[in-house]
Amino acid sequence: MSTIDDYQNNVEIQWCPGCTNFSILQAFKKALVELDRMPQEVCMVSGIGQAAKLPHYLKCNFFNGLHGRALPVATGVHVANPRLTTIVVTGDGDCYGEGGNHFLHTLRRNPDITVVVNNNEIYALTKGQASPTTPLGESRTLQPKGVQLTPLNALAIAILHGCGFVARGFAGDIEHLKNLLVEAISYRGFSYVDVIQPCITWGTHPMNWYRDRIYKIGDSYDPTNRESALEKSMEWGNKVPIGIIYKVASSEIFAGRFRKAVSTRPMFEFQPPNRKIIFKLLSAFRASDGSHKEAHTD
Ligand SMILES: Cc1ncc(C[n+]2csc(CCOP(=O)(O)OP(=O)(O)O)c2C)c(N)n1
Ligand code: SF4
Ligand SMILES: [Mg+2]
Repeated sequence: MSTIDDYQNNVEIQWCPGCTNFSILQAFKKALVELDRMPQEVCMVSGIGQAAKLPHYLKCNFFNGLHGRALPVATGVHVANPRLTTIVVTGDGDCYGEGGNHFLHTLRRNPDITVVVNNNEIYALTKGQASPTTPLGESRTLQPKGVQLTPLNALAIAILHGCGFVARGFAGDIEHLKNLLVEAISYRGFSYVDVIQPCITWGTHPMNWYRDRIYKIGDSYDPTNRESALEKSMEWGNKVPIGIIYKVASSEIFAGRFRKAVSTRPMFEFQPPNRKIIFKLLSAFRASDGSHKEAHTD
């Protein structure tokens, strides 16, 4: 049985004290423990940004890639080893801006991975410039006269493009977010959770602005109805819904489209790795900056 302690590491956390990313980190640990996943069964993938630092603070497999490129890396991880629980943690800039292209095409591919977008409506790491979700008219350092573009509605885009699990969480409600993460990670297919993550340093609205507007989607709501899901995804302003907005059975998983067994078995079971080739590649890589010795090949 996994425990919260299994996921603790000693990495010094670089977020501002009181950052709402701490709550999302907590929700992740609780969700993985509730799902009884051991750290070695989990692979977190991220790009660049404050949100993308989250996997640094969890003791599990982890790939930190380029800005905006987490989704194709995670798709590759999933194809190589579908037994891993593969989770992308990204920001609104990383996922909808620099990685917007990958977001669109991952919706079409439907790999069995989860993407969680810590959406603070700005580029926080680079000091608060506008992102694709910054409100219209909002004045920012690089947009002193106010943002001229309407914010992107990524939830609606995901519903329109066949994502079978679309949800919104709130960093101010860890228990509710943990439950969403449990559902998203358990979902077979591409699952997507946008998390309202107010930035207390560069953000636009304070926490209470969200608390006053957020409401939980009730039991009478039918998340399988695409039309009402689209309507729900467009609700923003005086009322902001959180919870599962859209959930239907997944279409075919990406890897399984090519060879059925690939969607459930790791590649090394089909083709055991050739140690000689791997060590040769490693040696070439190490030699490329001249600071490492040759690897053993036996
Ligand atoms: C290709 C590239 N472009 C720009 C940057 C600079 N950069 C680093 S983080 C970042 C914004 C990240 O914003 P977001 O994904 O919303 O994460 P946050 O810091 O808000 O959590 C930018 C523009 C970069 N590292 N690489
Ligand atoms: S700048 Fe904002 S998002 Fe980044 S660590 Fe500080 S509070 Fe968190
Ligand atoms: Mg951001």
